[in-house]
Amino acid sequence: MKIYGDMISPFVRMTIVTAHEVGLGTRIEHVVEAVKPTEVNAKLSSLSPIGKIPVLETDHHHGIYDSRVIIEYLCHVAGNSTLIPDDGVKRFRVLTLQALGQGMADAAVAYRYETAARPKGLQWEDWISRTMDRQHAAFDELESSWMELLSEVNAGSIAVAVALSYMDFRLPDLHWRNGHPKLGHWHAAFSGRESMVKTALTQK
Ligand SMILES: N[C@@H](CCC(=O)N[C@@H](CS)C(=O)NCC(=O)O)C(=O)O
Repeated sequence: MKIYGDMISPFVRMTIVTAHEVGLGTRIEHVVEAVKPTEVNAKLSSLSPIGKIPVLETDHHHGIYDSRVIIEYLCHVAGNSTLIPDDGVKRFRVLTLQALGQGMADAAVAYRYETAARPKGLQWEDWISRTMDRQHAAFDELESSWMELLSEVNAGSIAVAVALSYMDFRLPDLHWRNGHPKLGHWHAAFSGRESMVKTALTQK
């Protein structure tokens, strides 16, 4: 199995952290593939018409995307039913927490494209401000309502941990720890997991 993508992408990192957590770290070949939102990447496009990272190529050369489906596929291959519980209330709590982490990552990546890639004169200030409000609402909600589920290792806690690490790397001025002490402590502890250490971001 191959996972294509650049580890700086929080979506790519979520899939590789998951691979380590379910014991598939050595079965996955990570193929570094960078993307630009305005350019076609021929290799990725042959596996996914959407052309975003990550894409997983199965041993039978099928493309699997996006990151949520890849994560579910990895759990399936590993026979793991703790990262995404099989059924019941817990399953939908975990999936909602995962959607929250993914939503934060989506907003952070879109913010990055808008502010770092788009020419200054074309940037949309109202959109930038709304995107930041979304992030702050998410930090508040995590601090007040999700600490119990975050204390477990599941698809939700992985998504949130990776999204916050991406913000540390790309958007340090957000200062998400301010006013969110429980979240800050939790993130520091989660970042010490082997899966997070092995995928840590080292380059700018
Ligand atoms: N919903 C997708 C989002 C993936 C995504 O946005 N990837 C970005 C990199 S972080 C990308 O490939 N951008 C290139 C583009 O937009 O063409 C997932 O979860 O995999």
